[in-house]
Amino acid sequence: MADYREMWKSLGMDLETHDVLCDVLPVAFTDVYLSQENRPENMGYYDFVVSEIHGVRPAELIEAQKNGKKVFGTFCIFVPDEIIFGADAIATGLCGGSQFWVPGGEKVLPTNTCPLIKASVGARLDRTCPFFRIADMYIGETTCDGKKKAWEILGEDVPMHVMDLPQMKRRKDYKAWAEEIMTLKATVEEFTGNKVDSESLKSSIKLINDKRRALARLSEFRKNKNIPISGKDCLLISQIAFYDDPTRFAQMTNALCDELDQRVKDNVSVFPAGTKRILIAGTPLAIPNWKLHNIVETSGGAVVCEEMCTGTRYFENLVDESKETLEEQVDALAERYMGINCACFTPNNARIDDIIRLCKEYDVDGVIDVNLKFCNLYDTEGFIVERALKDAGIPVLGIETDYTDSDVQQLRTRIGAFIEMLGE
Ligand code: BJ8
Repeated sequence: MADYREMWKSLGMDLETHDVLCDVLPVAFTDVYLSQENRPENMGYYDFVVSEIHGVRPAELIEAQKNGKKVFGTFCIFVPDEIIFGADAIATGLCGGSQFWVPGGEKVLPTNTCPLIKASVGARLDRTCPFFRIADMYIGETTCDGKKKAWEILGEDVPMHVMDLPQMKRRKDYKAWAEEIMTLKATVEEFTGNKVDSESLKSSIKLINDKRRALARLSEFRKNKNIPISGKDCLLISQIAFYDDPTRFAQMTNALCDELDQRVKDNVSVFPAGTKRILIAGTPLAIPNWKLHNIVETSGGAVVCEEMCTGTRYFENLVDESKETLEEQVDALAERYMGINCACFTPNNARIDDIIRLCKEYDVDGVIDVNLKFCNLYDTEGFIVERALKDAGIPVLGIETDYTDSDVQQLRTRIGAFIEMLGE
């Protein structure tokens, strides 16, 4: 990575502790990613983004701030980026996916909080992530109890706006979410000094839809018998989608897809024939959490789909681009976002239907239902998910894990045995 120490210093970061993170990340990335064979050439862009993860994009954000733009940090795919970009501001995902930040979160949160929340709070309070320092305002949501309380703690350190997400999907809940989007709009307008009008919203709806279209196009390639790209690479792309510039991200992902088109014509696969096709369902895998994909893909499996927020829940379903008035556009946003099937809803049967549909679409041999430790929502819903899959005759393995490496060997054994069983 180039030298960004001055920039990090100006952000008030703890350079000494941050150096430790800078030392370990490239090693992990080389082990997991650069060791793969026959990767598409266009993965070079994403490799570069990771190699400069705390440098290039943060520098761009700071430059944008110097030019008067505001940066909003988000933690959940329910927050409509369209409103933020529509106010000529920038949204960037902030979910923490590294064990490195967890102890910092544990200084203020109960140990039995999910690692995603602990890492996110630790990254801010320990001052070891530039993105968390750069964001002018955080946008939280009321999806789970752990997050709700974490926002109160983070809100003492940084301006925070919390969106109240309904927990059911009745008509009145769609209406309530549309009102919440309107409230977000008012907050963003006041903070940025810029108006969101039907014209700016129309173009930001297209901007974010284009990103979804690129990710959906990429995902289509994974349905092929010959799989031209690994699940690990697709996970990385999906993680980068949360904070990269959306226009550039869509361009680079479409360029990769053009290369994959050719690979499909040439029958290129990155996996040997007969590799078992795995769908991973459950809690999100924030960057740099690559543990599960790495275990699956070094144990005779190929991850062909993620039914998660770093997967299909992020890019499936577009916002209707045909609406002309602001009210209609906000209703279209509410409609699309309320279609996300997160375990925070009750009931959440549509998620079960999604998983079974995806298993068919991606010709899946087996499902791994993953739960981040202490996520009560997905853990409880796992009972219904796993029962439905068994009823549908689809083999399923339920696992619970965190960000540490302490369970890697045990997971290898269980996942290896599961994949082997799929061949019988
Ligand atoms: S839409 S999955 S991004 S809430 S894993 S913090 S739920 S205790 S991340 Fe999520 Fe939005 Fe839903 Fe997706 Fe809480 Fe569970 Fe932790 Fe979670």
